[in-house]
Amino acid sequence: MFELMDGFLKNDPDSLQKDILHHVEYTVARSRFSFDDFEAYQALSLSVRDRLIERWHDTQQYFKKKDPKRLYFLSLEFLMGNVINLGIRDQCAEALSQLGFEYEVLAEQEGDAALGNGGLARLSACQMDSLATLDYPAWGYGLRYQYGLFRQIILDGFQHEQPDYWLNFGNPWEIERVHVSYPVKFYGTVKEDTVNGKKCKVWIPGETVEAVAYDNPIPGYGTRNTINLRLWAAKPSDGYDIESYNTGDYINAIVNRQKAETISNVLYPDDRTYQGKELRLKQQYFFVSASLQDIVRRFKDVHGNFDDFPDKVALQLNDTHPSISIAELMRVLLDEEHLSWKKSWHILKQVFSFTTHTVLPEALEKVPIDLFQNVLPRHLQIIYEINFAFMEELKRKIGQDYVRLSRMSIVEEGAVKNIRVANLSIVCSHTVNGVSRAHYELLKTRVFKDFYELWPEKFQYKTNGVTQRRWIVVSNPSLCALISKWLGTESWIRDIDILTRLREHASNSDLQKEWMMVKKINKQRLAEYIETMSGVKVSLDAMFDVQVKRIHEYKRQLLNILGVIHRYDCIKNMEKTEREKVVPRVCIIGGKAPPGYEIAKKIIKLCHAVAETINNDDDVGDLLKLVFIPDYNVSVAELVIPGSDLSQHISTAGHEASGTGSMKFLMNGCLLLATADGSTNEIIEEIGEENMFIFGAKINEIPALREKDSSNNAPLQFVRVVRMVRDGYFGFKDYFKLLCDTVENGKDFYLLGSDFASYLEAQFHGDACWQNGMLGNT
Ligand code: 26Y
Repeated sequence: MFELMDGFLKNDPDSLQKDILHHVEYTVARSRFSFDDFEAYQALSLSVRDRLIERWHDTQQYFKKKDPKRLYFLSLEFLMGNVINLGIRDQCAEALSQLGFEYEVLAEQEGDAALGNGGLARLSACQMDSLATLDYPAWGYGLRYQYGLFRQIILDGFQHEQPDYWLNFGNPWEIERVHVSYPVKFYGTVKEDTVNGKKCKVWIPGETVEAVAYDNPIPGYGTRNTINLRLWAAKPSDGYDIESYNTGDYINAIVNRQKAETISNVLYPDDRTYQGKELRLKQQYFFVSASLQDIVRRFKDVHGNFDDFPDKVALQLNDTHPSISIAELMRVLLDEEHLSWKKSWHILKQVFSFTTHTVLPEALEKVPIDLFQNVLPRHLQIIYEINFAFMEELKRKIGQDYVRLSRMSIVEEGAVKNIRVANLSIVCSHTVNGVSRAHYELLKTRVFKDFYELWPEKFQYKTNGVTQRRWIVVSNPSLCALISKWLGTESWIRDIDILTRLREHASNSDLQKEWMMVKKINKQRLAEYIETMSGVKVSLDAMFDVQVKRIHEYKRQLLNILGVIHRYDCIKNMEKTEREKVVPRVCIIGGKAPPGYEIAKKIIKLCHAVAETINNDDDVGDLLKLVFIPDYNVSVAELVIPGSDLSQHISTAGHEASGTGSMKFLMNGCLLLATADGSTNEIIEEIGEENMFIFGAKINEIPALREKDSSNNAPLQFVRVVRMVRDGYFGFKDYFKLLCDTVENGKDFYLLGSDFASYLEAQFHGDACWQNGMLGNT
């Protein structure tokens, strides 16, 4: 759609250099004859941002004229990482080198924008990149948290959390829009009123907070399309608490005003179970209300009534976190636009689609009714009304099956009444999608079985993907150059399918040598990082075996560590001649544990305790090392993934909705050791099981295994390694007791014991392939 015409600002090194110096002098306010790396980084970012703004304006103007259907992606989390990337890296590097600066060094000045937890949040970022590249008229909406995901500090092997006050040094990429701001209301009461002779409801709020927009332009690759990620920050509203002023309580009135800002202060760092917290509900409504006001305003700029709304607006719900937007849109249509219930509902049904990222029913959001009633009284009325209509419709279809009716109701009855947010999302969306085929099957047969039986046509799946622009082009420049050289084109950077043409060259020994050279460079980079972070020196001749992701019991980092202990135990018990055959390994684990997740924190400590023993055992030396990489985030991933030989995706089958890390590793020429879970099933079909190390129970075998006494399924090796931990071989005997309890005494819910033998076998297979030079170590 967009041809790559030049903007007003040029991209050649001379023009860039002039702009950088201009920003040094007039924006950063330093002398252009003396500025440091950080100031140079600021000026560089601002110069690139200027170019983004130009493209952004062109994009907005183009779409304003065309008035296409716009895609609005609503998400409470985005993990953008650092953003210093616009396809003009080389020109920037040259401009900087003439000024005596190194591009890579400046890029390191930038911290990550860590406004999310894990997979869901990084997927949002990858999707924004793809939407821009594929010329979609898309907008992302979210929250501009002042504190992003906590920084993980390791002290004596224990995780500690530190605040990530990422805005301390400013964020040169964003554009503050003080004029784009909307009031967001909370609390209060609902009254009946009459407008134009018709009865309607009026919500009289108890608190109003202002949402101010911060725009983050996102450039597409090979196009001028530059879309917007609009993040809202809370500011005190002008008309707030007049009464306190009148009664003379000036100081308190100001203090209360300031409290408004807390709404967008901090990201919730737990992605396991939803707890009905007032602040979280306020965050959700705050960002959704501001976004909808913005979207409706944009629509009304061009359209006189709401008939065309579903043809012009698509609202994508990234999990249930933004689902309160359903009740909010209904409220806007009913109470503010004064449309009838029938008409509002007709519009509403056509605009929402809902992506779920969850496998476990217990991870689904529920909001206590009392909380809802207090914070959003009008929305609760609307949800009740939607539910009433839904229940009536359902009764007509299935009759008086009250058990099923109560399962499907949006309102959960019981000691504590709750709103089931997923049920609301399904009832009101035209499409519900899972994030892999396996996930879709689970949705149909377990998680949303009742709903699937009612509306099979609503359900579908879109298997997750990741963008090669970040996970090869930015993170692995040497591999990027190699691929372009062998394909004779850079078109794969836009169209990933073109990568399959590399197959034609796969057996070419020159390509293989170059590939291994690239891997070596990346391993070297990773080894240096490991030494700086943990003081452990690792051998480049060893297999780098990596598991990096959030720490969860279902992801089974514990299985990995127990496997390492087994390997260590075997080496210790070997004769000298046998040891010569051992494939040297560097086992790398990284990831953050949710701050309140005790078992996950114990897993981190165990990793450190085992590492301490192994890494200091001269008898084992380079044959085995174990390292924990602290504070895993997008930037660390960019360094770790290209330097890996083997990566582990070993969740208990049926627990990982999709998984996206595996795709990033694959792109970087790293083999997978994995269970047949989530998207791995589709990867198996794509690349063949013979090119992977697949192990463990399959999804459909899990229920029966759980029925059996799982301690009976555990092999002797498993019992032995758990006993080593229990008996204090690695110290901290008391501390690890609870952790050992999770996998023993018939409790092993995630089935580490029953998968252990096949896990070891897959690992053994990995060693054999390495020895034969099939794993890229020739
Ligand atoms: C409600 C709150 C507690 C909550 C916050 C964050 C609940 C869930 C989440 C995040 C979930 C998440 O990251 N899910 C992951 O989404 C990825 C992208 O679809 C999947 O690849 C991955 O399997 C899934 O665990």
